[in-house]
Amino acid sequence: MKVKNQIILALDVEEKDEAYSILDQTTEYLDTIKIGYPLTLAEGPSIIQSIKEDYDVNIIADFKVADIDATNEKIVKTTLNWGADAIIIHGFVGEDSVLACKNMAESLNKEIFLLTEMSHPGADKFLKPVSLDIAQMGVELGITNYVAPATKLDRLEKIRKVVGDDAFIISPGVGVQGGTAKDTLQYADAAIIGRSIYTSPSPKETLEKVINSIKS
Ligand code: OMP
Repeated sequence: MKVKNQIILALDVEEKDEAYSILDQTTEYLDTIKIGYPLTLAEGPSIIQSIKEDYDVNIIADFKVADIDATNEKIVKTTLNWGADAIIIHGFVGEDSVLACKNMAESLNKEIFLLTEMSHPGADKFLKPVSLDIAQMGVELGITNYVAPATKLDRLEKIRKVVGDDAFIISPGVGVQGGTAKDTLQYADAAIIGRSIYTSPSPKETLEKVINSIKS
């Protein structure tokens, strides 16, 4: 996957009109949008195809899939058939669950992102102790796309070391959660940014500032 300007917009708004207003202001600079539960549950799954067609962007469905293998397979199939190009799945559920997602995505010519460690403080208790093992499991299963935290650069760096330079890491936690795009992109291939763009008085100007900060 290649991401324009190394920025992925997390479009966690809850109304189509608002989503479209933000996309109108930002897609000049973006070609990859992450859509998760907030927008999909509020507007229904057809929002994925609508945005894809109206803005010609890649969509990563952030459903953090975390079930048994048989159920994971169904969730991944349905989500990718809605039009998403890729889907984020949890790694802590283990090899069989993750492999079911990988196999289904591959059969549809689409991609998965394996979530290793999360960006919020609460993740330190249960996920941090196992996140490098999750990343290692991903390597052993042949997974090439990962999610790792922009808020914990030491962890992001360690996860990069485990998955290797050829892996593609996208990293949430830039902006409101405290990370910066420039620092994050030392170790990640793209930064995921939500609130600091979509709640800004000018999403376009805020995004331009972030892009300039990466180049400076
Ligand atoms: P902001 O904090 O508003 O920039 O949004 C971050 C986005 O990344 C949200 O959509 C979160 O659900 C998502 N996210 C995290 O914040 N932390 C993680 O560890 C993983 C994700 C994710 O999988 O995208």
